[in-house]
Amino acid sequence: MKLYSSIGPNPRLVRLFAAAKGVSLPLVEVDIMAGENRQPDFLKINPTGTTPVLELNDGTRIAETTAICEYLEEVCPEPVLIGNDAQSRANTRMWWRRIEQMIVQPMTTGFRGSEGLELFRNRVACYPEVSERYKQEARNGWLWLEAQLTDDSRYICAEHMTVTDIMLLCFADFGELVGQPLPAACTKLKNWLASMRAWAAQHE
Ligand SMILES: N[C@@H](CCC(=O)N[C@@H](CS)C(=O)NCC(=O)O)C(=O)O
Repeated sequence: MKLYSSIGPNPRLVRLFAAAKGVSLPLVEVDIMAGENRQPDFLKINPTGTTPVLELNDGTRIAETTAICEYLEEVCPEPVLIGNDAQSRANTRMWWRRIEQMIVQPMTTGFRGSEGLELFRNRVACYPEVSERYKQEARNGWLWLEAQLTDDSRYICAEHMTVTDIMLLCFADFGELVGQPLPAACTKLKNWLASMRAWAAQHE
């Protein structure tokens, strides 16, 4: 297997997910800043023009972080990062989706309409006129999530680390980098983030 990777939170999520499972993935670096991912050669690898892409030994290519993580979980079930039965998988997927919709999508849409506009304006639809509203929606998502946690919550949705923790770490770090840090009131999430950063530092 090999991973078409780049800077950015989505490839980082897959790299960390694989590292957590002890799966070593040779990387093919794609220069997304230079737009290599939007050129014909890469569009043959992934027609959406985005990273990451996992290439299997038989040449099969799997794109989309969700599909890649689900695949890795099936071929390498330990440690469990999604779930080991129908109920635990459903729980993780529910939180994964909530976080994607309530934090990740508004954060990235807000970014593409503002700080990321020059990079993205010729790649995807950008909405500069409402980018601040998207950023506010992402902040609301963080505040909502903060309210779901208890003082004892070590992880977002289970007693052990799941893909939602790794995804959220990647987007918390990305948000901080592009001027969308965790809202100050998210004290439980700040503690969670500190411990996730310590974990990631040992796996990158
Ligand atoms: N839905 C895709 C999103 C992938 C994505 O947006 N990747 C970013 C890197 S974090 C990318 O390729 N950006 C460059 C571009 O869109 O041109 C997934 O989950 O894998």
